[in-house]
Amino acid sequence: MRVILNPKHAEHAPPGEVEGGAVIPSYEAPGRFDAIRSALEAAGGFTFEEPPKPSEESVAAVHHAAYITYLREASTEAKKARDPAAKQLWPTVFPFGPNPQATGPRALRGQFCFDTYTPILPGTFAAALGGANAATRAADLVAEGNARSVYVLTRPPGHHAEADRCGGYCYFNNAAVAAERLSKRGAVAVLDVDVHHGNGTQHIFYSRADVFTVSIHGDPATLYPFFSGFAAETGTDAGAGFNLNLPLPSGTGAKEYRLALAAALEAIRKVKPAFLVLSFGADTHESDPIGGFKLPTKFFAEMGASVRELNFPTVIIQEGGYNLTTLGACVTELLKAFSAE
Ligand code: Q9C
Ligand code: ZN
Repeated sequence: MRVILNPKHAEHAPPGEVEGGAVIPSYEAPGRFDAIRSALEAAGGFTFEEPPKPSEESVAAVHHAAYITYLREASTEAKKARDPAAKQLWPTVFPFGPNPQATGPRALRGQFCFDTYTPILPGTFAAALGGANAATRAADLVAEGNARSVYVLTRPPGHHAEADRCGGYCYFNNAAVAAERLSKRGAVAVLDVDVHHGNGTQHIFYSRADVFTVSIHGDPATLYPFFSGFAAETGTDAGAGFNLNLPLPSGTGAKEYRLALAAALEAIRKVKPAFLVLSFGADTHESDPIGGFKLPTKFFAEMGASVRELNFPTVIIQEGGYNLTTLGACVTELLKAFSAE
């Protein structure tokens, strides 16, 4: 299987994460990428390549111009800063509502972000763009029939990123970038199996019938992102009926997950898309420090085999997964099953 790497991922390395007033080590760290890459190399059967030179074109098809500009300029501002504190831009205050006069630096931090997990650092823009470019490359290979399935090895992840806001460790929505690109050639289904609801992907395509979004995730009543991912969210306008959320309780294991996955796959079969984007998070694993689900490593092989049975040209995008000792095995199991003869 061809693996498209984000060559710039390590330029984004959060110094820590704020949780309940304490600073803890960042879960979303460069070691995640290295753990996956080493596991794939050890398994064999994977070839690694980088995307062509950076371009903002495919990102602009999904994200607002003002947001892209903000991310670029804020990263540059962090890079130029001499004071160490000014090299990390954390939002602290969020808008009460729209106010066109609120254009100061502290207002923009809150305007273009929806949580306190997603700082802008000197290398954030380059790293996020590298991921979106890798997703673009993968989508083009699949769209043009040059590959049946391609895996995008990237971080920071993307599925929480909204058209005009970062959040949930995500800056550019790599899955949405790939889906938008593929949608020029035919209908697309996005299946999001990260343990957290893919709010960004849902919202970006919420009023469209040509991109069917499906997500299996922890119930937002108790799991991040809390404000979306409920079963009643089914799409709007032309997109009515083209969003499916399958929330599951904390503690969900293979038995219950298997039923939700079967329902998701059945819904996708009915829509008969030309392409599939799999937003893959390994944070459903039983050892994940923040997920709360109980899937064993071997279930990822079953997941790969079931999704593969759909038999659609597929772009697989790496989202979450935070246990560095099991992450590589989860990805390898999924991809090996997916690419088996
Ligand atoms: N201190 C993805 O998996 N909340 N994003 C973390 C732990 C944010 C997860 C709480 C979780 C975001 C792509
Ligand atoms: Zn996640």
